[in-house]
Amino acid sequence: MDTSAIKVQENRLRKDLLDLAKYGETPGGGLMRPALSDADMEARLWFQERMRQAGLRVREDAAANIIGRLDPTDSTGASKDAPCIAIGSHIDAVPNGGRFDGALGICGGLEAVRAIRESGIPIPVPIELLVLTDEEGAHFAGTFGSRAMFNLLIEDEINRSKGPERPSMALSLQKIGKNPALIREAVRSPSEFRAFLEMHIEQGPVLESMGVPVGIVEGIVCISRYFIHVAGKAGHAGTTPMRLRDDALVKAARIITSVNDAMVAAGPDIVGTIGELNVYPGAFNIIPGGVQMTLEIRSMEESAIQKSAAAVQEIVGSVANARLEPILSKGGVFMDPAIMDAIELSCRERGTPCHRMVSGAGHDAMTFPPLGVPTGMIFIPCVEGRSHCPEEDIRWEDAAAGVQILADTVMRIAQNK
Ligand code: HGY
Ligand code: MN
Ligand code: MN
Repeated sequence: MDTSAIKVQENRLRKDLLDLAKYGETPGGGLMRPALSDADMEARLWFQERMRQAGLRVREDAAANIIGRLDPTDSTGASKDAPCIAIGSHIDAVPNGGRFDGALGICGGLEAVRAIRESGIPIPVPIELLVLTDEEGAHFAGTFGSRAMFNLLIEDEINRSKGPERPSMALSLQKIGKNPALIREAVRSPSEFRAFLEMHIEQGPVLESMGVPVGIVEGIVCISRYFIHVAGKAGHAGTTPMRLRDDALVKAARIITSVNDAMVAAGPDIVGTIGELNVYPGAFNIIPGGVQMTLEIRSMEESAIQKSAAAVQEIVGSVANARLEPILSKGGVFMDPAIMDAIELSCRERGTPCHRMVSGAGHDAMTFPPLGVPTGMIFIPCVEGRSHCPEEDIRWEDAAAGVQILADTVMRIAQNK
């Protein structure tokens, strides 16, 4: 199919990304925009207005996902209710994160839709742009919105949080005027989706090191998440002799180093990270009585994850009053071969070099393949491979090239060619 009339505008894309980056910006150039926080809510309002200006019909579902829909062009005779091609990603950010993780996917998706409309090429399927809630897991385990959309939340998930002072999703939904009891109203059938596409920064160094502007994702690693709970005995930090203490944080420290050693020993194709630590009650003068830590293990091989989880279980089990709680296991998933080919063909026709690769980062795109929705991901390089930090950066020309491939691919899938 001839997609040459689709012309992505780099300036427009850049302005949207820079405008979005103002919501939750920190003096150090990073972002504090956890899901459904004030900054996130302001960003979401701004983005919904941008979606309307681009001609999308916008609604929010019971899980706070933002759904913008473009009907097929009348002259194609296509039904407005036909399965859609969805483009999606997230607006929320990790604590002190960067400006492009998620943001590129939604601003890029918007620019792709605008460019497709402006091309005048008849659009033979509905197109949706999805802003999916809490991909980063500020409340619990991440990819909340896409899992809520397909009834894949785990038991009582919306009432759980990552610690006593952290909000549950139910609380945050209430705060923004939604009724958490109605969360199931967000559920849709996978048959409503002809395809799901997500564009993202690579979040690693591979594409930049190769000098290639577009990555075609072949698969996303399996991500298993756990809590490690360690109980000790809280007490006075001045009066309790060292030999009479049961310090939960000291025990947690032993677990952290042993888990790290075990993950290093597990080999190069698996990673494990204890990334969040809550110490209770948490004061200069109180011996820590409790610790809750997050652990995640990632690998393309689910069996390797199971093996490492067993090693972690042994470490945790050897520490008094410590417990490993499995939370959620996502993926690994493979992208759809026909969509990968469509992306590659789009690259070839634009003369854009591309490279097929696996994603070590998790994305909402993990939710769709097990449901039978053909899924694809387009990566662009990020500067020095940095991500989940304020230094996260991109080259604008790569972003525009990636969005161009996204727009072309959407139309290619729509035309089935
Ligand atoms: O956790 C991840 O890999 C993603 O960046 N949310
Ligand atoms: Mn992220
Ligand atoms: Mn992301």
